[in-house]
Amino acid sequence: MGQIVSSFTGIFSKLWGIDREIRILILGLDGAGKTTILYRLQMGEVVKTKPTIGFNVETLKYKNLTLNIWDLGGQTSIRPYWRCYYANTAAVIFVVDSTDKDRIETAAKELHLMLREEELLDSALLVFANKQDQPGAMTAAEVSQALSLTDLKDRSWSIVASSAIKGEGLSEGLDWLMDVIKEEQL
Ligand code: G3D
Ligand code: MG
Repeated sequence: MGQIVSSFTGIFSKLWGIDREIRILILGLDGAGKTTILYRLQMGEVVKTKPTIGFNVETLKYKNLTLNIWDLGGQTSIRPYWRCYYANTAAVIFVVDSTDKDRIETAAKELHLMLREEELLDSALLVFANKQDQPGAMTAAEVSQALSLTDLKDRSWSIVASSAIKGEGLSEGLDWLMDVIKEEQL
């Protein structure tokens, strides 16, 4: 456990050298594992906002890093308000419950809707095919296919199999993301 936490600290410390604020959106259907991943980061206090405009946003701020975390799905009417949260977003982390075959199509739809937003056109995409510790979980390749990730053009993306509960795959995914963000700073 201590090792996992320190490896996260190491990954994020690589970003602290970057001057401007780094904004990362963590998205996915409810229950995918976003909050669990966040607590794994153990970087500070997670602030849960009141759902004033119809959805919960959790925010974690650490030095120049801001993580906004929200549940997607069923919020079409308030979509115009999303813009306040995703301006200048360097990266999107999309978390999928790999055991939830019933909702993988909904997840795919929400992901592609989100990526079409103008302010997110340049942001890198990291997908966690989460809950790999569960029997019958779709593999990362199966999740990738269900999300049509190979249709994505002109975007840096990667998919990583993870178990937020066990802390597996998270640092691998974040490492990839940090490298991409750093490259884009150059
Ligand atoms: P969300 O923030 O995306 O809505 P949560 O999702 O982080 O709240 O997780 C929803 C449930 O899934 C939680 O269970 C959490 O413990 C579980 N979960 C998250 N990641 C994993 C994982 O990698 N493997 C397994 N097996 N479970 C995971 P509860 O029971 O608290 O609702
Ligand atoms: Mg949550």
